[in-house]
Amino acid sequence: MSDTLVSLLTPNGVGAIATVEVHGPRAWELARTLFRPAGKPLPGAPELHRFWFGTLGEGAGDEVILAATGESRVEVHCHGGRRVVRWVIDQFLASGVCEPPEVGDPQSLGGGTPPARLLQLAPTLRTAGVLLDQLHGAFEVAVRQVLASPDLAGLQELRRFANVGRHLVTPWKVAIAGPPNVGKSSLVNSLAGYQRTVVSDVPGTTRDAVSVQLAFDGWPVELTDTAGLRDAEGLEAEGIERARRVLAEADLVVWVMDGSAAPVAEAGGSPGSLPLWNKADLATEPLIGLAVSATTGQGIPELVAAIVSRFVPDPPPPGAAVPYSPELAARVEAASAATDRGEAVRLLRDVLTQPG
Ligand SMILES: Nc1nc2c(ncn2[C@@H]2O[C@H](COP(=O)(O)OP(=O)(O)OP(=O)(O)O)[C@@H](O)[C@H]2O)c(=O)[nH]1
Ligand SMILES: [Mg+2]
Repeated sequence: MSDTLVSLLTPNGVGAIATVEVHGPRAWELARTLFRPAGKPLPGAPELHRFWFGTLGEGAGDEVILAATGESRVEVHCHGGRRVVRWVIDQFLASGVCEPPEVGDPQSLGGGTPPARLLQLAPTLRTAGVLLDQLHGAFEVAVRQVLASPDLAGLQELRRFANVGRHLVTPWKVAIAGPPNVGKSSLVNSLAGYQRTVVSDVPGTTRDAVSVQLAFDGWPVELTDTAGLRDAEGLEAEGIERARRVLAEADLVVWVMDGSAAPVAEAGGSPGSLPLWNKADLATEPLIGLAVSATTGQGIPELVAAIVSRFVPDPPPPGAAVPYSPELAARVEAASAATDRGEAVRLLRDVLTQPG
């Protein structure tokens, strides 16, 4: 396999402009061979943080912008259509460059998956930023440093952002649950900013689990509205059964209670769930704990902050090493839990994209 790789960093066939990255010792030499600048010739060595306009390939070629983003990194910004992108990548492949291995399901990424693949799937700018840091080697460098240390110093630090790493592509799952008519659907709509799910004053309105993809403070969250939990029959009972499955799979259950009925309202939920009073605008008693009104929006920013601080109490600073897939997070955690050094080293070696 060639030591220089070409990968598409942007989603395939979605944007007007695509970014193709060439990374490795031959990146600049190949750029000089394949790229014809509209102005002066390219310098002999890459000048960082500069870009050049020109065409790529023989004949008419495609008009592109070339950027030097690192000593051994070049980006080609070309038109975004699938064919153009494929053609640009083919130009590099014809010169002996390789593509990183294909991956399918983001859930089942192996240790050797380059972050460039995940970057295409990143749902928010914030997660894309974290993945870009790893693309530029933050995680790989940190793993090599740990491996180079006789007592594996830094291994605990490496697992610090494991949970964030699990959710750069796959959202955190939040279930909105509670008794009928407390305003669960209203709350989902308030958080989503539009009428995603049906609201009515008839208890038992929501029958199906309805999900919406959101970003809280730049972290991807999938919010699911569920049927109010009570003893019921028929279609409603089916919805309740579905709700229980959603709850079982959720990373966090927000247990909603009717604040207008406090303190009589029954507190419920399960250990680890986040209790929340809704209808705070109707409350006659002071509400203890988190309280919102889905109707007026009061308390909603505090609720979002509470959810974010549960999931990401310690956000990674720019440039931090993050095990950037569920698979890598699991291996780093296993390595830090390993009792003998040999086992830890074997697990860590496995996460490197390039041997050595
Ligand atoms: N005043 C006030 N009314 C609210 C608030 N939230 C919801 N409601 C009202 O409460 C009623 C029930 O709201 P829903 O959002 O449908 O309640 P739900 O919990 O989804 O109900 P089910 O799907 O039946 O379990 C509706 O009439 C809403 O307009 C609130 O914060 N303040
Ligand atoms: Mg509802």
